[in-house]
Amino acid sequence: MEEKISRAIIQKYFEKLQANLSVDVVVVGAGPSGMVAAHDLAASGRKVAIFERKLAPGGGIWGGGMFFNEVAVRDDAFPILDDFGVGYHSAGDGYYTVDAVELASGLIFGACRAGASFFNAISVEDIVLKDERVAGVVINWTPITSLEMHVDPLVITARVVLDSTGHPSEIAELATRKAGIKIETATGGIMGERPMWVEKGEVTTVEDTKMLYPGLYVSGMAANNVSGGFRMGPIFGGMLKSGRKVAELIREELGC
Ligand code: 48H
Repeated sequence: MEEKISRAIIQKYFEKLQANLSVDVVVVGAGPSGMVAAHDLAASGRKVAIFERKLAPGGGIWGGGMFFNEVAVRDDAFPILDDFGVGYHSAGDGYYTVDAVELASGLIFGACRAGASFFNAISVEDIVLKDERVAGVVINWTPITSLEMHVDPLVITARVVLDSTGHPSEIAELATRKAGIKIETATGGIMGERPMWVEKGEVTTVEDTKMLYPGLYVSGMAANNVSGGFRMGPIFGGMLKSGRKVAELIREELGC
């Protein structure tokens, strides 16, 4: 019995990993924008692998505002919340609250059920850059990178890579730093997140969701950091809409 259980887990995991060595879309970071994008792309038949550094997908959702595990949205987020079966409650003045645990678990479950493959506890530490196109990611176990062990990584090839790594926009950052590529911003580089301005930040996050370079897209707070947008605190409609928008842009490129 003991051996059977171990064998089943090992076999299934390696099947899953092997099936995802080459995919349509790699999503880096399982926060709200990345998970909505992964859901929408997988639901439309694309092969999607989502790599998350932490053990638990969900990114900045779980903690709500300052550990109070509720987040805010406005009614423009309803269509996405409805798609995932996540509830919302009026807080007056056009604002609504969403239970952070329900939102995180709903997005995780929805993306899984749509067919996206989650790989948690794995960090993306580099990109593949070929013929002036981002063509995949370089991955390693998070404990290996955090313990600074000298262990070489493995590679996942992809038609498109989505940077949904949140505030640090890690993939865009390493692409500009290591590859010296110019990205689709006013300066050609990373402009850096600006201070809090809720209304503006919600809008520009979605506007700044785009292709940065052939093969590389950006969503959520990473889009904000890349294009110099304002932060907006624990209101999540912009993140959800950013995920939906980037999935549409990628679908247009991939023709599905
Ligand atoms: C693998 C990685 C790597 C890597 C990071 O920050 P997130 O929740 O992402 P978004 O942009 O969808 O949502 C942002 C939102 O949570 C937020 O912070 C808001 C609204 N802030 C407003 C404000 O004013 O502060 O999730 C990103 C995920 C995390 O889970 C990271 O662990 C993961 O990406 N990640 N995974 N490889 N190199 N880098």
